[in-house]
Amino acid sequence: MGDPGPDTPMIRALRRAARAARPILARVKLVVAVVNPEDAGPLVDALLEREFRATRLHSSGGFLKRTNATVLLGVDDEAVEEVLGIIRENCHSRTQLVNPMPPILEPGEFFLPYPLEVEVGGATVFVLPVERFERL
Ligand code: 2BA
Repeated sequence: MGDPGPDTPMIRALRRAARAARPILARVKLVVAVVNPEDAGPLVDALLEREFRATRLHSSGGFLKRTNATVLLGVDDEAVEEVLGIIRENCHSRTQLVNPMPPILEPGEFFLPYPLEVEVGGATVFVLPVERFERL
């Protein structure tokens, strides 16, 4: 068999097989952080400064129904604590006022609406195992 050259169908098939068999980046976690939209910009900048890739999604909370931001990061296992530290440094808890829904009133009853204070955390963070991670 002669030299197959760099671009024959066989070489392409071998390259595809090698790619499929290649061990995927081992021990990667997906960090999902729900944060205040005001903190999301500085957080993503701080992550990028330390060379962590991140995706920012617009989201909203189920309870307050207000806009928040969800930041997704694929991170090597050993970098998770560093990422959590960056999230801690950049995300701050806040109190928000919520107007409670008025109850259904019987005749003669009355309801005095007063706003409730809700503390919204600096960040709600999930760390998930990743079965497979590839940049194709
Ligand atoms: P929200 O669902 O709009 O919740 C905002 C804040 O309201 C919460 O802050 C919490 O202080 C309060 N809260 C939420 N559900 C409540 C309930 N059933 N009763 C009383 N108070 C309640 P955080 O816990 O810091 O959550 C901030 C945001 O993070 C949430 O916005 C939501 O978007 C997300 N989140 C929190 N926990 C989550 C979870 N287990 N799964 C998915 N997303 C979550």
